[in-house]
Amino acid sequence: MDKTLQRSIDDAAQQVAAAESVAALTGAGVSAESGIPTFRDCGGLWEDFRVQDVATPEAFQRNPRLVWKFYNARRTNLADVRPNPAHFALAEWATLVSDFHVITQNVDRLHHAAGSRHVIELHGDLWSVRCDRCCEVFDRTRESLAEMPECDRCGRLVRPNVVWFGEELATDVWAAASAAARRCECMLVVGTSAVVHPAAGLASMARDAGADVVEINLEETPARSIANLSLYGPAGVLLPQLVARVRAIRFGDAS
Ligand code: BJW
Ligand code: ZN
Repeated sequence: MDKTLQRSIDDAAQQVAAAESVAALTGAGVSAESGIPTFRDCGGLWEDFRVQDVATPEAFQRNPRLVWKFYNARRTNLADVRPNPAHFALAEWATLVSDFHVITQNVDRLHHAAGSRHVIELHGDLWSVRCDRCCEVFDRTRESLAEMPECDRCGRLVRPNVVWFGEELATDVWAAASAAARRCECMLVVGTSAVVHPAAGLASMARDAGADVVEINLEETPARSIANLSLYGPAGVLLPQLVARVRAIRFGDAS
């Protein structure tokens, strides 16, 4: 690894190692090295689909078959996907401090699969479905769904249990995320373009409450303007190194 980057990782570790309360705001870039396409990068999902055709409530009303085609394909891809070193590094960090929350925009459940326990899913998840008539969420993990899946209880067409543009985040989920952001002494902003709100606003919320903000991304994002430190490179490379340094500083070894 480039010496300057290594020094930046060391500096970041020195700055945040003492934090007992840490929150990681994650986005699609964290799962990119597991083989899941991001949204806005070259080759990302929004290159082949228009947001307004597949990720709004109006799109689902207009053409539920197309929306389900989009989500069923993503569920199928997800079936063979495993967490990568970035997910595992965040799960490991949680073992080093007393309060660690992953606040994720991702719907792939890979933080859970890596062993993270306090995961706040801002935008729902791909595995469950929701009936708007019964107001029920049904777990359909790893099941292959019909083209137009129906509610077990009332027979109505169900929808993916995700948050689309123009929809509010669940109140309890947002309350938990904003509390974690205000409480943390260090917030890692990892693999997100930081353009989708209200999720992106959590970084400023943490900063305004006094936290150190560390941005980890392949490239500069709007989070840079509020970050104390920015590390540019693959999350699956940088996060394991950062965690190893934090561990070494806190416990005097790198094991
Ligand atoms: C790597 C890497 C590697 C790659 N290592 N890095 C304030 C201002 C402006 C607009 C709004 C605002 N407040 C609300 C809005 C409207 C809207 C919004 O934000 N629009 C902006 C885009 C303009 N927000 C909403 O509508 C939200 N609801 C809401 O605000 O409710 C209140 C309300 C209701 C009614 C009226 C008005 C207000 C809801 C947002 C829901 C977003 N939903 C989606 C789909 C979820 C389901 C699904 O998966 O299909 O969530 S959209 C999509 O974007 C998905 C993601 O979670 C989200 C964020 O994307 P993310 O994770 O950042 O991915 P990318 O692709 O953008 O970036 C990847 C990054 O990784 C890049 O930076 C790469 O460089 C990096 N990377 N490989 C490290 N290996
Ligand atoms: Zn129902």
